[in-house]
Amino acid sequence: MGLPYTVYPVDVFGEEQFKPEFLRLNPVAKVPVITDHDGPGGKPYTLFESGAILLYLAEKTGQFLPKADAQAAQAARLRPEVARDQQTALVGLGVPESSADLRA
Ligand SMILES: N[C@@H](CCC(=O)N[C@@H](CS)C(=O)NCC(=O)O)C(=O)O
Repeated sequence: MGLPYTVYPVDVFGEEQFKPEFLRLNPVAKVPVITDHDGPGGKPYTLFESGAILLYLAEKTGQFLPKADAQAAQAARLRPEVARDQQTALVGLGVPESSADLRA
């Protein structure tokens, strides 16, 4: 995609995903997670769920998403599903729905 990045390995078999510093990034305790240090408004933006990450990066770079045709409609249909997956995971953990919309 042409974006610079740094990889921080997380040993899930060593249960590093349950450490407080990781849970601050993803309360669901799963990889992958990204932090875009040049997110919306130039501010850092952290998100998880691989589908959400892929859509975010595709939109940010203008790559991989079709512009306007049946494929574009299909890609758009993915969005509510990604959002619902995040919501379901967070509600399952007891995180109030009001704070679960991490796309805001
Ligand atoms: N729906 C999530 C699934 C992420 C997921 O299951 N990640 C696994 C590794 S592939 C994980 O973090 N497992 C650690 C655990 O469940 O404690 C996504 O697509 O990002």
